[in-house]
Amino acid sequence: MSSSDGNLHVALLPSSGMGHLLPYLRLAASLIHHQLSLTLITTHPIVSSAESQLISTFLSAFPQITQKKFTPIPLDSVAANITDPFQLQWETIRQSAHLLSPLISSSSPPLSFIITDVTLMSSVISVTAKLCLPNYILFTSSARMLSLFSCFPSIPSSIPKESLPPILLDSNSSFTKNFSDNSGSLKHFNGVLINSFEELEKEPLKMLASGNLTKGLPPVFPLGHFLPLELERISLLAPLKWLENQEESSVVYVSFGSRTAISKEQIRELGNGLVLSGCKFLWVVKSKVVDKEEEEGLDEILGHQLMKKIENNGLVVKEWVDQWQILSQKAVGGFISHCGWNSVVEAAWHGIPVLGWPQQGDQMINAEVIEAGGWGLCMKSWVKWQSKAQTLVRVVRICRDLNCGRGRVFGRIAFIAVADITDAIAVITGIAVVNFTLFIVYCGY
Ligand code: UPG
Repeated sequence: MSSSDGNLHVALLPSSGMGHLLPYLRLAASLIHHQLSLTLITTHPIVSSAESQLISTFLSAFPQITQKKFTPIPLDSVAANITDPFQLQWETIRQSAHLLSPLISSSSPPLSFIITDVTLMSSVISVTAKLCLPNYILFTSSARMLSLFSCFPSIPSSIPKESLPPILLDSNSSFTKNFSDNSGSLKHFNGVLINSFEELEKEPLKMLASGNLTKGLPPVFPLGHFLPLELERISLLAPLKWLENQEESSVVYVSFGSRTAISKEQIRELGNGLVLSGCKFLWVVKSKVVDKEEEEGLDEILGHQLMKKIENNGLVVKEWVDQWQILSQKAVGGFISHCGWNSVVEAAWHGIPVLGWPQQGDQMINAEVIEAGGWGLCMKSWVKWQSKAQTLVRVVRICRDLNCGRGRVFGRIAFIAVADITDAIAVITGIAVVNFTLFIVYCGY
């Protein structure tokens, strides 16, 4: 990498978790085409195998990108009172942010600017400000979430208080404290890059651009959709082969992203619900937050009886799959998703209706983007899967042969899940308006 060519030299600082890493690498690959020199700062030890594998495949595919390894001072999870290993990694980086200073200032040629993950903002800005290094954020969630983030602890009128993750209502939690500190540091950044686009989030983007939402909000650049890289196609082929033999729009794809673990009991509940729905399904099961800890086989997780029942209806896997390719298959007619932002954007891009089942964090707010666009329906409350009686797989309603005439993201198949009877009535009323044909397949009331 030489400074004599006059190129900009940009450093990328992702935090942790595939949901944060993937958009970084997708952005990095697109920046390469703009003749930028790039440095990727990777934090060690890396939390999940999925991240380690992706980083090494990425760096082999792009040898022109420089890797700088950052090793923060380890934090004790008990002392830090953080159980989630990805959040612990964010906090570890934050507390060692001062160690980034020599790493950044030793870059050659000198850096033109850095792009920092949203989870690290307030701790990294103090380092880069001292070095007079411009700092941009890659906000890995929705523009709708950014509108909340930019005002926090105020809540914009467009966002119902109930959509906030319960943890943000606890002002003493370290998550809330970091969220608030990061939000407060926003005005010191040079800009916000976001994986969204106008057709998907017209109103939130307009509101952010208007300047009325937050004083001093830096410019927001909607750069989405970030396209996946060829090198991401490292995963299992079985799901794609299985999908090739299924009828068009007949399969529900079920996945809760890269870091949402579900207990064995809840997995079995969900499995029984899917079998009872009578719908074909492709289901990615995840019983541990971090993939390295996934030791049990599917037989042990699901139990022999359920495995047998599933045989005729669907395909279940527990390995990393190529979600982008799956969503692009004709056989996939719908997506039961936790509404992680990457999944939402990928579903929108492929025109797949979503049944949203938010689990934590930004996911309820992301789910509202789907509903506002009219291409899916989502659970309206943070009901947790706790017991058989409370299971959320109460209602899977499948509306077939839909044609509400709103373009390519609609009209194949839609799903409705509701947590209680009031929601059910609201949904049915909504459906009557757009004249869907409704089949109630499974109701656990
Ligand atoms: N993916 C695969 N194969 C798998 C599982 C996931 O390709 O087997 C991909 C998927 O296509 C997507 C990404 O991994 O690109 C997962 O990202 P996302 O859908 O956003 O889910 P999470 O991994 O849960 O993402 C975290 C948070 C989420 C947040 C997101 C971005 O849980 O709430 O919106 O990060 O900040």
